[in-house]
Formats: sequence, C-alpha cells, structure tokens
Amino acid sequence: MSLRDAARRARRPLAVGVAAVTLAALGTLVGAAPQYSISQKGREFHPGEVTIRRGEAIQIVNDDADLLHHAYIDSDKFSFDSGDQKPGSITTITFPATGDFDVLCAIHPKMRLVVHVQ
Ligand SMILES: [Cu+2]
Repeated sequence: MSLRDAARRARRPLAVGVAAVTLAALGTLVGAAPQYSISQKGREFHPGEVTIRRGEAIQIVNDDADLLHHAYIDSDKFSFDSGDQKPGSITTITFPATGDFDVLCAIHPKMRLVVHVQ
C-alpha cells in the first residue's frame, strides 16, 4: 500500500462522518422550520385563517413597508406578545394547545388572524 493510498483510506471515514453530521443538522433545521407563513400587508393578515396541528408554529412576516404591527394572543390556554414588529421582521408563534385562537394586532384593531389548532 502506498503512502497516498493509506492517507486516502484514513481520510474517507472522516469525510463520510462529516457529511452524515451535516445532513443530520440540515434535517433538524428543515424539520424545525415553520411550515405556515402569514403575511401582514395593508393592515390585514394574509391568509386570515390557518389550520395547524398542536406543537406546530406559524411564521408571520411584516410585509408592510412602513407600518409597525404588534401581534398578540390573549386566551385562557396561552398568551403571546410579539412586541413591535418592524417592517420586514419575522415573528414565529408556536401553538402548544389545541383550540381556535385569535391573533390580533395591538396597533390595528381590525387585524385578525384565526388559527385552528388540531
Ligand atoms: Cu397591525
């Protein structure tokens, strides 16, 4: 066995190991990414209604170029408060309980998103 062959042989398991770890990390990232994207535009949520499963998350994007929003949930099962949502910002909300939840905007009272959690 030449020295080069030995070096190649020694390196391969490491490369395979690194690839496996990278794939596992990617899988974790993809698995954790919210599948439901909601847009805030024109002082409305789009879509205005979404159905998800318990433990899943939604992602709310402020697509209004020059408006602040402020999403919140006030229910007896759980509460959420995003604080100020600057234009372009992304807010993730995970729903730990089943039920129907209103996501409201503290700045624009007419904004309403209904989330059905099964
Ligand atoms: Cu708003």
